[in-house]
This record gives sequence, structure tokens and C-alpha cells, in this order.
Amino acid sequence: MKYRELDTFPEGFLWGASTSAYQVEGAWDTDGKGPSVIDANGHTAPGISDFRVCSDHYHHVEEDVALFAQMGLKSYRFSIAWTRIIPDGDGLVNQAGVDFYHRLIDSLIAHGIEPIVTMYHFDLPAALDAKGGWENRDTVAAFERFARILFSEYGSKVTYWLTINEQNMMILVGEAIGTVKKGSPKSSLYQANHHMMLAQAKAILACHEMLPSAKIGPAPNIALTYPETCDPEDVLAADDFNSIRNWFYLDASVRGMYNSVAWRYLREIGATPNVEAGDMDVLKSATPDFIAFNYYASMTVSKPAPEGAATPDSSDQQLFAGEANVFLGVKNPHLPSTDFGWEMDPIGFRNTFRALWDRYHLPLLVTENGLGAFDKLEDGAVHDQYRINYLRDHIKQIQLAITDGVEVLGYNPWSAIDLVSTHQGVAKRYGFIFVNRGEGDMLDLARYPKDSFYWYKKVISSNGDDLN
Ligand code: BGP
Repeated sequence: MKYRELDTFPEGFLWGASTSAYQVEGAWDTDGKGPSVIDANGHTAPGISDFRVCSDHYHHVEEDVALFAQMGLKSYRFSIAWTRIIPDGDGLVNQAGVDFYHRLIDSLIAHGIEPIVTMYHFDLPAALDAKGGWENRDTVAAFERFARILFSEYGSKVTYWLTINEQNMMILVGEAIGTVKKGSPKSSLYQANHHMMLAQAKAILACHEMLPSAKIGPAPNIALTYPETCDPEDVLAADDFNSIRNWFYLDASVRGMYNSVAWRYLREIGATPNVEAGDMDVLKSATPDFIAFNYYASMTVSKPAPEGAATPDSSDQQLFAGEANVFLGVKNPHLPSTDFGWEMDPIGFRNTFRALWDRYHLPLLVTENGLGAFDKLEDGAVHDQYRINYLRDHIKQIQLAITDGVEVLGYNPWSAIDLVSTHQGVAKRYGFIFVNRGEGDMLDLARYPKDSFYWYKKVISSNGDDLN
């Protein structure tokens, strides 16, 4: 429906921006850091950057935080590299790694920026991976120990905690983002998923026990799935895929139960995990305080291809080709696409907010949203009007969602500063701040605020009133 008047953004709205450790920090083996799966897999295609230097944020941390403050950020969502804190995942603590995040958090607080900490963003310690990774139930205890170390180190300074970034994408498209080995059987992936669910629940319980005034939540990638047409079979396929992609993860995180449609799908593909006695009680007893979610665009699907027809299989976080007997990913003719083929659907953002709110009634925190593009540095400036347009269109939809009655805590688009994309290198830039480097050539790594930086500063200082 169309409203005559819109509600305003609430006081204290967390206007922020996001990064993740392995994509921004660099210093991949500095000061005692151990290798993660990303380092060990050397996850790169020919001509595409690896993650050894990234934006060298590790050595530019004070300069970067000063720029975030200049932009007016109220919050900064970043992740802690497990392998800086515990290089082999479950052994000795590395003090230099612990100190780095104290420096970062102290500097944020000194600038009045609220830290939002992701405990784990794709970079499982390689040493744990060698012992079976998430498929090995021992990783649950290793994560709980890591979580407790974070809570006791940083708990007096950090209020907002996110458990696991995009667990759903690690299970559904882990090969594309480099977190799982090629050809991993689905039964292993869904066993790993169950262990991640348990690990998350134990972290939530530990957080509530150790830090009664902190808030903690999951951080999946949630994108509402549309049916291609009103053919009931298409509607059913969209419903199935919403269950498999979105609700399976949140029903377990929030309600402590496995979604029945998704569970039946697991039986169909022979991938139901082994659930031990007491596991479901653990999931049920851990209740998050909010839901964080990453949104780039909606998805559209039709009924599955007829039996025997080939289903294409090149997928990433946003492009889902399809799955035999389940669905077929299709292009939405109403939506434009980015230079990297991801659709753009601001209204889908509002639809996603409403679906999440209706289903779970928990406050929502946006931890990613943004536009990957080929930015160009020209005379020290980057004219990224396309990014401003994308962000403006999405912020308008947040305001509409707030007017719809959804409780929204904040907006932390991807990314605060340029960094290395999960699988498309440095050329795919998202930041408000340009970092001067190429795929292979590190150049001088100098920082340049883009046009979007100055625009977002105005948005923040007007608490979302001035979007021009
Ligand atoms: C999300 C990830 C981020 C980030 C973003 C953009 O799925 O949580 O780590 O990279 O997507 O994706 P990409 O880098 O593939 O363009």
C-alpha cells in the first residue's frame, strides 16, 4: 500500500558499514596468525587476487578508523579472525592477535563508533579443517571456547555480537566462496551445518551467561524468493526454496527446530544429519536477541526442470542456478543487474524485512547490502553515483519497512572500505573508501574517499532525512 506519511528513522539507529577480517586485513601470517581455510585453499582463480595483503587494514587500522569517523559512522561491523586469536583453532592463545582487536575496538570507541563483532566470517582455522572441520563434532567445543575468550576479552567494550556470517551460504555455495572443498557431499555439508547450529547455540548461551547486557544474533544471508509466475507449481517451488535457503537456518537459530519442508528435502537427497540426544534441547534453549541479515537482492525461481533435463550448476551467494526436482533459478525480467550479474531489488529488501518480522518478531539489523562495481580513480576522486543510487533506493525501503511496523536496529552496508571480493578479486569494489591497488600489484594502498562517502556522511548526519 502507499503511505501518506512515513515514520522517521529511530534515535540511535546504527548507521554503519561492514567488512570481514580475511577480506580487509591482509597480514595473513603476521604476528603469530595461523592459516585459515581461505589461506590454505589459496582460493583464487588465475589473475584474481589472493587474500594475503587485501587492503592491509592490519597496518592501517588507525587511519581507517579515523576515516570511518570522518564519514560519521555510528557503527562498524567487522569480524575477528579466529586464527589471530587461536592460530590452530583450539590450542594456545596468541596475545598479539588479541591485542590487535583491542586496538581496533578502543579506537572505534574513542571515535564514538559502536563495534559490531562477527565472531566467524568464513575463515575457519586450517588446523581444524585438517581434523574434519565442521563435520567433526569437536569443532563445536573449539568454537565455544573461542567465543568465551572473545566475551571475556572484549565483553566490557562490545554490546553487539554476531555468531556466524552466512552459515547458509557456506552450506549452499561454499565452493564458490572457498569455504568447502570441491565435490563435498551434501551429507557432509548438512552434518557440518548441524554442528554449526550447535556451536552457535552454545555461543549464545555463553554470551547470555557471561555478558547479561550484551546482545547476540545469527547473521545469515536472507533473500526472499519469488515465484516466476502465478502457476501454483512455481509458487510451491518458491516456497520450497525459501524453506531450504532461508527459513531452515533461522527456524533452527530462533525457534530451535528444523523446518519441516527443508528436513524432508534433506531426506530426499540423503543428507539428514546425525542429531544426538540433547542437541535439540540445546538449540531450543539458546534464543538470540536480534536477527542480523545480509541482503543483496531477491531471487526468482520456477518449478524444477523436467526429469532428465540438465540443471545448470554455477551458483554463488546471489545466483542460484537450480536443483533437480526442487527449483530452477530464473532471471526476474522486472529487475536490472549489476556489472557482475547480480539483480538489484530494493523493494525486495522491504519484502524481506516484512517476511522476517512476521515470522520471528525479533529486531532486525542489516549487516550487509551494497553494490559491487568497477570503480575508477580519477584525479584522486571516484564518482560512484551508481552506488549512491543503489544505497539510496535501499535506504528508502528501510524507512518504508519501519513505517510498516518492523523494528530495525541499523544498517551496515558492504563495505566500509574497498576489500577483496569472496571470489571476484579486487576489481569488484564495494567500499565508501577507495584503496589504491590492483589484482596483483599492490601500488601504494592509499585511501581515497569516494563520492558515496560524502553522500553517506550527509545521510547519517540527517538521520536518514537527507538522501539527496
Ligand atoms: C557476502 C559475504 C561477504 C561479501 C559479500 C559480497 O556473501 O558475507 O563476505 O564478500 O557477500 O560478495 P562478493 O565478494 O562475492 O561480491
